[in-house]
Amino acid sequence: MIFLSIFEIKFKQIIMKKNNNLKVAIVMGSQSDAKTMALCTKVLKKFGIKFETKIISAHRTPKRMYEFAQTAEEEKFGVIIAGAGGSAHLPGMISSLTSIPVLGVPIESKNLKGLDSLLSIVQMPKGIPVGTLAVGDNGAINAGLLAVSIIANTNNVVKKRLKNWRKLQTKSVKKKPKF
Ligand code: AIR
Repeated sequence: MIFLSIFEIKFKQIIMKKNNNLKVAIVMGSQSDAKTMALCTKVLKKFGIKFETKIISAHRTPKRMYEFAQTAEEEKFGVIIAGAGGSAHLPGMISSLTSIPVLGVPIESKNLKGLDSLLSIVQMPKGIPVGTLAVGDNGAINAGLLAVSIIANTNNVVKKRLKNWRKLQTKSVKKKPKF
């Protein structure tokens, strides 16, 4: 029994160590999405998580998308954040090619203010999920934070940083409004 629990602890430690270096991929459909997606990079930098950024368009560069998704696991990505606007099929297409969790950020489009992006990312038919965040800047920041939470599951240092950051956020909310 004792042997088993020591064995279990060791096994958990090995898994944790193996996953300690998981990176986040931040991909976007166009250079024009970079201003929004930069907010994800800011969050990940704050928590000391490694990331890579790439422009990948599902219909303009389909081969690039396919190659990226097929090799994402070997490349040690633990989360993929995909931002796209308009007919935003990038997050769903990537999710169809890998079992790594995909977080979708609907980019605010000019014509429909991102409603097109939101609906095309959030309305995935069952079977291939995309964790969809809010439209625009809030979505990009929360995608970063959600990626931090996922990485924190297998990285205690990141978990501590996240808990601490949340405490500080709570502390920063004043009890009384100023008029
Ligand atoms: N897009 C690019 N390839 C597929 C999609 N959905 C999106 C980009 C960007 C929008 O089209 O994510 O938000 C407009 O791109 P561009 O390059 O015309 O500025």
